[in-house]
Amino acid sequence: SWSKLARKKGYAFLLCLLHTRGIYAIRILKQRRGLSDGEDVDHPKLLSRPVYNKPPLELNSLGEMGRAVKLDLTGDEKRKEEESIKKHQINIYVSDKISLHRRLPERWNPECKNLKYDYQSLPSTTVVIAFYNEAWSTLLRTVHSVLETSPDLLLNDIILVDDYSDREHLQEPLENYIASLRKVRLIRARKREGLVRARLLGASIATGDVLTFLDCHCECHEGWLEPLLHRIKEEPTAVVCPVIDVIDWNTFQYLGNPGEPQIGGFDWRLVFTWHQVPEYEQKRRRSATDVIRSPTMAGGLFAVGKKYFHYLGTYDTGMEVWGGENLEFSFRIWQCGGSLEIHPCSHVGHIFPKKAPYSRSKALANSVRAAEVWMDEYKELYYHRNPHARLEAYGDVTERRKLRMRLGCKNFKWFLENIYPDIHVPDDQPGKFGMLKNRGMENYCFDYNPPDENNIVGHKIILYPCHGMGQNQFFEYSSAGEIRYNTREPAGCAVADPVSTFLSIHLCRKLLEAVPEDQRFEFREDGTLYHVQSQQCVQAEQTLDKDIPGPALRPCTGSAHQQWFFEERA
Ligand code: UD2
Ligand code: MN
Repeated sequence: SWSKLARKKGYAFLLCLLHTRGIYAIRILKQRRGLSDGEDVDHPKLLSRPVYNKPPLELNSLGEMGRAVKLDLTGDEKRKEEESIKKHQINIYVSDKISLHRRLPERWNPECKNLKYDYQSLPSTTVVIAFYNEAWSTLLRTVHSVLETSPDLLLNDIILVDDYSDREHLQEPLENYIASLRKVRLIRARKREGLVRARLLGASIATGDVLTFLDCHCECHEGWLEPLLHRIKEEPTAVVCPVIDVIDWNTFQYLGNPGEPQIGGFDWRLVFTWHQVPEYEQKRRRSATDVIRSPTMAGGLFAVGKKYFHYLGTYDTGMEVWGGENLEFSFRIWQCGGSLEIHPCSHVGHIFPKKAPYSRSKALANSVRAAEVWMDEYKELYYHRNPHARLEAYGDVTERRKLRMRLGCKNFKWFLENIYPDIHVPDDQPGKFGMLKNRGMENYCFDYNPPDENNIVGHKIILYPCHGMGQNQFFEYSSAGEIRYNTREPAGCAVADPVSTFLSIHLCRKLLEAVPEDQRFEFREDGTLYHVQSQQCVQAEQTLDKDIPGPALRPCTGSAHQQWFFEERA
């Protein structure tokens, strides 16, 4: 009939219209992305197209492909290089000679290449980069690197937050430079805010669904962003970190490695530490490209859903300058129901400077805030190892405690038992920790100063004038009979060598293992430290090594030099 035909024709017309419209829309999209007509709009290559393409590769230029730069400098040039290192604690002389657009070598697990993403359904992100007095080339290499590795479709914008820098190049010259860049915005703090409030300033104007924080001296590896956004889409309560690859501060070599990354922990000084992925976590994961749960994060690089970040109470705005916020946030994520993860397919390089380029004296107060809000009775373990932290004015934390109540967060014991079961929780029995002092050699304490923070074992314990600051003079006699030097993680244990008679530090046994015979001491009523294996006593000796006094094994006599006691504070 007529009406049927008309309806059919109408549909056909409509379909036709939609079709041409669609083709038109696709053509515009393609034009915008610089694709020719033959290419498919849904093709992942198009969808993953970065905001900017890298300029053509010049393989011979310095530092290209993440290669180390080694210059043979003399005279004036050498002097300039040294000055740049002194000023930035990074070899900016070298950095200035490397392209802001350099490519990096492929350093991810090859299996990551097989992951496919449904680009249109991934959340968008804003990258927030706070900076304080950063050098020109390291800052701008970060910016270009983000623009050249992030899909245009997913990156809403980059927000640079100037935390009240006073260097000239970060004023007008920076504004002029970024004016020509798409998607890059700059805001400035009106006073020095510190990285916590600076990042929050940036977050407050972010338009993306996800906030991605980076330090201002990073370089992103190909494909770094997608895994982070994909994971957050899949699990909105996940906070996801990339693998942090090292960029050498001197040669700018990119030292990434496609193997199993390390996860974050902490020691009882509340210092962040790196660890191997534990076996139970290996078992939990379904594949090499699965996320890795981590008790803590390093702090600088992570992605978090914007809504979830606000739900969790963003950051503790009472924290100044640098330090502590990473552990505070880590504890909070886990205790309040989220998860903290590292995605093995997301790699970002970071320059760890030679040493801190600016004062970080606020770190102590920040750590105390974290301990006071999240650690319950376990904060005592921290205070024992940092007696001066107890005296630190850390401000008011009532709001943060209220937040913890409001969110119904779990306690620290739960966190330790469930998220960080491999950390050793010291006994710290009354009278069995602190400075280990001798009765015969007044005011000398057990002291251990490992030359390498990352590898504490193998050196002699000495006796040194007591300073009451905890740290290197903090020892603990455990209920298992060890003399533990456990401010660090993994902890060290005193071991007596019956032949040399010296006391040195070895790694303590792993959790649940038995105490090795050479590490077992009896701390007796009369104050003697009896080494069971050799049947000798620890004695304070005037010269153990080159005029340095130290503890040594000697036949037991009960003399004052063989009597020891713990004192918590000087
Ligand atoms: C690590 C983290 C860092 C932060 C810190 C603990 C990584 C790679 N880095 O130290 O992000 O969590 O531990 O607090 O995980 N900044 C400001 N204002 C300041 C101080 C710093 O904006 O007052 C900026 C700074 O320019 C940089 C970022 O904050 O972009 C982090 O500072 P950093 O690079 O000195 O910290 P880092 O990497 O030693
Ligand atoms: Mn940094």
